[in-house]
Amino acid sequence: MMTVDLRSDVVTLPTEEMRRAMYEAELGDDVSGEDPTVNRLEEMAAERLGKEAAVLVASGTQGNLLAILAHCRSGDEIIAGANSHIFWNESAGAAALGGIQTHLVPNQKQGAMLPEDVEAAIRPGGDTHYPPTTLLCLENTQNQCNGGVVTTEEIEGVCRVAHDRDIPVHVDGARIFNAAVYLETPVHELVREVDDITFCLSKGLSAPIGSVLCGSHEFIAKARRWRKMVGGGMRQAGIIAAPGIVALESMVERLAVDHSNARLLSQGLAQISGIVHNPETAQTNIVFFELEGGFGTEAEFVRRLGEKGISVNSSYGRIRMVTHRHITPAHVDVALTAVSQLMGEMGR
Ligand code: TLP
Repeated sequence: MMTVDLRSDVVTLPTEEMRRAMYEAELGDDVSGEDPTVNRLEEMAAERLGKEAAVLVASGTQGNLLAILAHCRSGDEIIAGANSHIFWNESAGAAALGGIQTHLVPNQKQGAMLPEDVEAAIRPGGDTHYPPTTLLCLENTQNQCNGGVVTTEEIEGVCRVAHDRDIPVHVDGARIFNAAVYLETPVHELVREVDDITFCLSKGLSAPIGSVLCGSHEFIAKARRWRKMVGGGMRQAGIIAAPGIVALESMVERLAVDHSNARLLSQGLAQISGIVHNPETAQTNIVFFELEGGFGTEAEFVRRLGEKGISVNSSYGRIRMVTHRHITPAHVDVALTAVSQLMGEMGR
């Protein structure tokens, strides 16, 4: 039986070239800034994203947390999307470790926030009832919004609103390269107006570990201190940085293949009776759908599809499939056949 793992792009394994790069990496103590491979990755990342500096972090979650801690103080408020990973999936780190409250603003279908919604969420100054708004957090691509792409114009529209009030803008760009590839825009242009951004090496880019936070020299210096404080100062971290360099050099353009496989998946799903899915929403490598009433629960669907060798995730009533480097059109066919069979069985 062919098994197909569509749970997430985080399941991607490092390539042979990455494993070789790990073995051969020149190493040093990164906490003292002496790991040449980490330094090279950080320089490459800052340059690629068009920011002054960068810091290698353990995960996307840690990158977002450090950005929030570097910008805000206890008692402050950040604005984040109602469907954001920061709000839903990061264990309330901002609240628990920073004493920071999150004010939610609606995300549009494909993730963008409306400037007027951001404007309305910013707290008026000078009133002791209100916490100061000290950061706007965007996400691109927006995982829970069908892996949707937020365009340069949409980003810049909300940046203007925030910057007019001296509020910095952070992007959770776990999959920012998917957005840039989709838009056929250089990534530094897409994030030109934002202050800082985290991107993940360990998702579609296939590196085993790590994310990079990029921003101004001053901001990155603060983030480094927070990284040390939360125990993220790693020693010979060039072992992690080396495959990250390979990821940046050779894995970005191929994300288009994941997008094309996701489109195949999406078009196939839309034709299966009992599946509720609009194929126009599948822009990058993430496909969400629901089950029509009468076809059983999502949990049952996930379990029974797993028995047919197809692994997927579900949350809050929706099922998610994610394409990545280990998924080919043949895997998509196998997955669609299995879903079709299962819907026949569940509909009875
Ligand atoms: N997302 C994971 C799960 O946590 C849901 C996934 O399988 O998609 N921002 C975004 C938009 C993400 O999707 C993720 C991971 C993160 C941040 C966190 O990255 P890590 O897992 O490196 O902490």
